Amino acid sequence: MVQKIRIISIISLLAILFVTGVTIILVLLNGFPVKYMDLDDSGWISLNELYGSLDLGVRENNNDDQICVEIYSLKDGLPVKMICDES
Ligand SMILES: [Ca+2]
Repeated sequence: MVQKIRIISIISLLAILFVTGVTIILVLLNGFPVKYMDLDDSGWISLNELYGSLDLGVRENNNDDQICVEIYSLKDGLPVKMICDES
């Protein structure tokens, strides 16, 4: 019985590591900048934000004197967040 639990634990750990590794590879291949992944400005990137970045793109959106970056949904092109330089 203990042996079975140990095997299940090892398989579960390997599955978690595999899913995490695949997620990180997908996020890196997507090319979405890591510095924009913290959408709620909480100071850290949650798993939800990490997965969500797979469906996001970045484009410049300059208004007047401000240099802004617009994060948009790849699905419909609608803006998700606007980040403006405070210079
Ligand atoms: Ca966050």
